[in-house]
Amino acid sequence: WLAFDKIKLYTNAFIVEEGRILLGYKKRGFGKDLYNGFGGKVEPEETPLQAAIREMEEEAGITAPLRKCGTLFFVCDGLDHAFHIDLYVANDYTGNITETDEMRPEWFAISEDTPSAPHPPIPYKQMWADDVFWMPMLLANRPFVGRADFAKDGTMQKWWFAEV
Ligand code: 6OG
Repeated sequence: WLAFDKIKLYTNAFIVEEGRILLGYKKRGFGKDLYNGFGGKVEPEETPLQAAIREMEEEAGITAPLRKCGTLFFVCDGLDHAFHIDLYVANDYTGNITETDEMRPEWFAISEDTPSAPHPPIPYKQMWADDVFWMPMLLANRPFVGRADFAKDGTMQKWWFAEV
């Protein structure tokens, strides 16, 4: 396992409703050109839940009754900090989904056996390599934890994920 000096607290949040999930295509910064949930760093004066709600508003333009669904820990070779990420999910939202400078929100079909659905399947090949391991637990409403270590080129070297 990779060693690390500091840990930074992040959030990552998803809307799941009516057989579909909202992901954002990241247009800049860390994870550029990958689909992910909406989220970012927890600021000193806020709780992770407050940060998750704020980031969802900032990156997708919507307000959602988010609930915690998992915890992930990532270490990336060459970065000075590890990521502790609290994951959140909501089954509804208010407001109009809006593209921002950072994220382009898009719906994806949850079930793989409905290819004729109006939305494409979850684009795991354009997501972080860890997502395929825990996303099924998120979609099944099973709380989960996990850790993954990434090499400098972004490949996942070592990992474990488990239901709690
Ligand atoms: P900003 O740079 O946008 O926050 N994040 C990761 N998500 C996954 N699935 N895998 C990883 O493996 C990740 N590393 C970071 C946390 C970055 C956003 O990206 C998530 C935040 O939601 C390394 O402020």
